[in-house]
Amino acid sequence: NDAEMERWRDYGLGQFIHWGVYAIPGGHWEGKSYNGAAEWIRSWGGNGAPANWKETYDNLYKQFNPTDFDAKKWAKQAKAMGAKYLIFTTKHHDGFCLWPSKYTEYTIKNTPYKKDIVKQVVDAYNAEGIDVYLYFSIIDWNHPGYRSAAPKTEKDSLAYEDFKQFTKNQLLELLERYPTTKGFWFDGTWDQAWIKQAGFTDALEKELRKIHPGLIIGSRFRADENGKRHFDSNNKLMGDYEQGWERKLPASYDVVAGRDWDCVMTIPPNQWGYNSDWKSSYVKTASDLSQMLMQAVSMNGNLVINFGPDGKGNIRPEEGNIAQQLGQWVSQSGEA
Ligand code: FUL
Repeated sequence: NDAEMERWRDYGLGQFIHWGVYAIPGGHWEGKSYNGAAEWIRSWGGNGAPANWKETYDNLYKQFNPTDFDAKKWAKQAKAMGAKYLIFTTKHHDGFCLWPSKYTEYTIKNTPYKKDIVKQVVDAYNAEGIDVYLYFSIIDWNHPGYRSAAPKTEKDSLAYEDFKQFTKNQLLELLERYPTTKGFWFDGTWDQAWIKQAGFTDALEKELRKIHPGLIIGSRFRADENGKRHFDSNNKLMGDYEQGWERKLPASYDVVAGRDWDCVMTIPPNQWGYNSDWKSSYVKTASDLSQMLMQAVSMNGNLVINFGPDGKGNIRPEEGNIAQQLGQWVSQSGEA
């Protein structure tokens, strides 16, 4: 959809938010820090993790009660930073849903907090004039039908079919519940053979666009057998824009010339979800990020900066300061 893409091209700066039950451990089990991204903590075995750590993780939602969460506060901060769009994690790899999905019990509805977080976020950001895109992980460690290898038995393939249907139901549900959604940022497509097969994604894409013709879908929706390349054999982009730039800007303009792309960027080196460790010596500064924004915009792309709120719903003060400083820079430079 051309009008929607025109709008997308003008964004410049975006905000990414990774939030889920992984914000509770914040990269730590029993006080011990783990290398790797905090939002992946469920998949880290060994290394002195508590014996039943997966089970412990899968029960964390029973404690999820972000009493400090204030969507309007986040949205105001994003607006002041100069963000024109938000990408929000509705469901990360662990499968926990921040909206009360009727297709699983593993949702916000069954936490002590209960209230729909996606709705509050969408409404608050839209009220500030910020477009909202939904991050959705195809990987779902909570769903019994999800397998990391191709189905081997008939029973497996039934579970697979069930999981495909579940994925489709959830996506249609999101669009129905949040009709102002501008698009999807898909993740996890690199993990499964079936998602790489055009059949499933093509059909799904058609259904999503039936509900919402202007929907913008990133190139990760379909990946090749390596799960990496986002172009088909004719070098045609498989999506409305190139979603492959993660934590790294394109090396030069040549690589992205004539293409729509955005780059998602963490502030600490490799942390998307909240990690209670924060060493100022290794995190990017507002000045680093403003340089990156300038580079991205000069190469006709958008830069999306990630924030990882804590388990109570607070954006950490260090990230708040960065947002504020960046906002000053953006308003002075007219970059927004
Ligand atoms: C990756 C994920 O595995 C990370 O946890 C994060 O969400 C990043 C944006 O995409 O594929």
